[in-house]
Amino acid sequence: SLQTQHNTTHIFRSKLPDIPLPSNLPLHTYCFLKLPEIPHRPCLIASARTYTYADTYLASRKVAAGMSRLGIQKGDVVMILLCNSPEFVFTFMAASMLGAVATTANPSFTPAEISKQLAVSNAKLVVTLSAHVHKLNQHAHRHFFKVATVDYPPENCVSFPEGEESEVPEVEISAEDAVAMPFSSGTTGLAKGVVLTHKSLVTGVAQQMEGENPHVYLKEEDVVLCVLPLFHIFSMHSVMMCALRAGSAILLIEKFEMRAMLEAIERHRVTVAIMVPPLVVALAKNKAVEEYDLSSIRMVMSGAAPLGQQAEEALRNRLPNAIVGQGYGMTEGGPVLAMCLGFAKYPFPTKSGSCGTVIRNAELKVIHLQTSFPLPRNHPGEICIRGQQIMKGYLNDEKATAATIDADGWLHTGDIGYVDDDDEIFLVDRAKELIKFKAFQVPPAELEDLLMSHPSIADAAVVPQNDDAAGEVPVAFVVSYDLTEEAVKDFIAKRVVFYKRLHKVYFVQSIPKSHTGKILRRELRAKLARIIHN
Ligand code: 4UW
Repeated sequence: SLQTQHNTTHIFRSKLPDIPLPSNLPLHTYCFLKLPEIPHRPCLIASARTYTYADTYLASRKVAAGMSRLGIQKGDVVMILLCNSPEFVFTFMAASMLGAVATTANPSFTPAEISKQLAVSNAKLVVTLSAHVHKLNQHAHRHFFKVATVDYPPENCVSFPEGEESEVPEVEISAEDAVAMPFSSGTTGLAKGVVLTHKSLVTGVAQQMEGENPHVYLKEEDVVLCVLPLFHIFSMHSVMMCALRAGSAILLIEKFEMRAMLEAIERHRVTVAIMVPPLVVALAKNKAVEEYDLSSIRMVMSGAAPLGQQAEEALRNRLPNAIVGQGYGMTEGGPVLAMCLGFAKYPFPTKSGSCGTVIRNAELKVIHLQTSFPLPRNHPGEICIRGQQIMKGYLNDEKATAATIDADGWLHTGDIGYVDDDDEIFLVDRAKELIKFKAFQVPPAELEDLLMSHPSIADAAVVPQNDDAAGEVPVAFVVSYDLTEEAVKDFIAKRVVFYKRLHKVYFVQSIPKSHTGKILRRELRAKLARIIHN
């Protein structure tokens, strides 16, 4: 019984043996380890041109020199506000070369959303397109940061940084230095800066790419589809960093459009498709797919949100030559926790619906939601992970860090899942607040703060509602006596990026709270289920 098993530990490890980790290398050095062998192989395939590995490395060095001229030094934060483009990669790698930290944001964010990230991250420089500059000019402390644009710079902006390679300063980088700082709301509250060090990210890539039997086997001949936005950790890690390390080519798609993507896959003979569930569904079901030759695809990796088994099976039927599987990541996890072992060089059989097996050089446990005792196989509980890939912590937020990484170094994910008899991990629910629209993060606390800022709203709570197309959508329970649903929706829509918009507003007398004042989200989710079924 469970009682007697409390004494044993129930820690799950990879089927693949641990390997020595190259964790003292700076991230850019590690990502470009293959450069001397493959300088002339394609690295970044963009619509305008293709950059070889030598081109990409040189361009990154020049951007580092240019950013140094602009005054960027070790420890400074650079915001990258770009869609998928070669300049995204150059700026990211250049920041690493200077010992600086790249914080990435969605160019579709509203001025207010960008402002918040700028203020919290204290960025000294923003690299973006001229089209987005108006969003930055509204910031109260605009004079605190410089803005560089990839295209012709408007007033008060500078051109995309570029200097002489010889000007790149010698910087001493320690493995514990921060290099990337994507934002995530984690298990609770507002979006926070997730401090990822050179050590965490080098480890994270090595756990996938190294060893006699790499967990994810990418080859120099591979062409990896980069349609997911590089500002999100999934693409940043699994496409940019992993493909660079492997010496594969990265096909940059700036903006998702179904036919354009299919055509690019066919033309460039994409072999590895990194996707999120809505894309898998589109690839499995969209009629247009039949008009293109996608036979080059040998691997489809889905992640960042739950993938329905039907869609997974349907895609297998459509792409019989491809291995279709899932990975499980979390920004704070550095980012991968588990990955399909069908992607390994010497693959293992895997089951549909599983989100993979724990990565090597790491420990995973499943704990009871109330008692925190580690649970045995096949018992769902909160998934926790430990290893040197996880984040260092949240920027300037010791309380949130301590609530996420415990004293023994375990990162608590807020995800509910179990490990089966074959070490495969199945996610069944989320205990945390986070809502995922497609694979985008929607932090309820952010929408609740906005709602509460409205003079006619007395109280509010935001919870996920299941949705066929998006997986989940945010809906609100609101206490207000003079507002219409449309008025509340508009109020939010004006202030947030499209995927955080409210899909429904329910007016209620009060919001259920615990005696400590916490919103009882389970109760609201149950109430929502009742409303929908009636
Ligand atoms: N099934 C169900 C999944 C799954 C999932 C994640 O936005 P974040 O913080 O981060 C991500 C990162 C995903 C990722 C990174 C690198 C990688 O190689 C990979 O492989 C496929 C995936 O999504 O959101 C984290 C939360 O998203 C949910 C889960 O709740 C997690 O805590 N999630 N993957 N396969 N849900």
